[in-house]
Amino acid sequence: MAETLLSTPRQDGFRMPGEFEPHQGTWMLWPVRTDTWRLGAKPAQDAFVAVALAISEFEPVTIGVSAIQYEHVRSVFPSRVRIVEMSSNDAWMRDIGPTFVKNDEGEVRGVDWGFNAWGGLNGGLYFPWDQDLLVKQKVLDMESKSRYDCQSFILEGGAILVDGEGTLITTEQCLLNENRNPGMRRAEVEERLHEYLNVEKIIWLQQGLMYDETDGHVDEVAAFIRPGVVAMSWTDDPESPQYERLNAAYEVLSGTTDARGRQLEVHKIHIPDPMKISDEEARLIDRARRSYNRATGTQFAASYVNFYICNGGVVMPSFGDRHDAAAYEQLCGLFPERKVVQVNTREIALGGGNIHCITQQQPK
Ligand code: KQY
Repeated sequence: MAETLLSTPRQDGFRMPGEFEPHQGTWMLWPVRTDTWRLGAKPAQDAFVAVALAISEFEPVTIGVSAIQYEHVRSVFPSRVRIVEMSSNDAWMRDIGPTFVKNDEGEVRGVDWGFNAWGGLNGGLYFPWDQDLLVKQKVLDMESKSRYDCQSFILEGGAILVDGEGTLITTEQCLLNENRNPGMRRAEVEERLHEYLNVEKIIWLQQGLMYDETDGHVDEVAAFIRPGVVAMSWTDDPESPQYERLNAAYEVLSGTTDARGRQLEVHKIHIPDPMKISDEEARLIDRARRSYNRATGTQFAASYVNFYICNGGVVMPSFGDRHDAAAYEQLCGLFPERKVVQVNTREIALGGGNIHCITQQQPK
């Protein structure tokens, strides 16, 4: 069993590496929930397969799957993709997987945060989340990595971005939300982030994207390309409900220095046109009283910065939107040393997230 540590990564000289640093591999989960995913989750499963196969061209991929789907999923993937039996309530490995930290000697450990399905009984997305809560420990056990217990603090991986050099970006809308760590003040939240991720400077954006069901995860708004360089969601349309909040985020990011004192270089990537759940899509989603309402016409967040950086590659969303090609060209320019692969992820966006949200990197 992975050892549980009562110290903190900062005390032990561990830090969360940037996503662009070398990976041991990528963790994902298999989607099956019929109140998140339409048509028995089959179209979403196809999209998850496309994402996993794209990543597996660059680095090892492990997919956690329920016992009942194990045989099927094993048959879907080539042997280079590892399939392990692992229960979960849904398939958002970014948010329910461990946050890996690393020291200068190359030892890797994991942080086990608390999780309440994006808000618990106060606006959370489903109930229960008991199996999600065990995923971090299971992954760390499987990998024989020591575990920092920080379950007293609710944090989703999609709510933070780090540059691996002491800088973290997050949103007030999510991290200071009463439905995450009620009663905890900004200074206390910052203290946890300092201790468990070993960061020096926290950059607070006010809000995430409108229609993001997670209460404003920062991974729909921005992404570190490398230390000192950030890509962010953008719209030129003053009528867009995203316009003001993205302008405000731009002001903060472009006017801020990072932990090393660098002025951030910020690249704007235009978001797709507004997206809504169609009547046909909504009719094929099961209803559940405690779950997020995915009715006809519900708008959902979509952005190109919810991409995933892997060894030598970047896997990014497309939506069949007029902005797909420009976003691809921009990312190719921002990552000249990596191959950029685009996967149509509308089916994943319908469930409330995208490629970054369904993946979790384990550093080398
Ligand atoms: O990391 C993310 N932004 C996660 C999205 C979770 C959506 C749950 N339906």
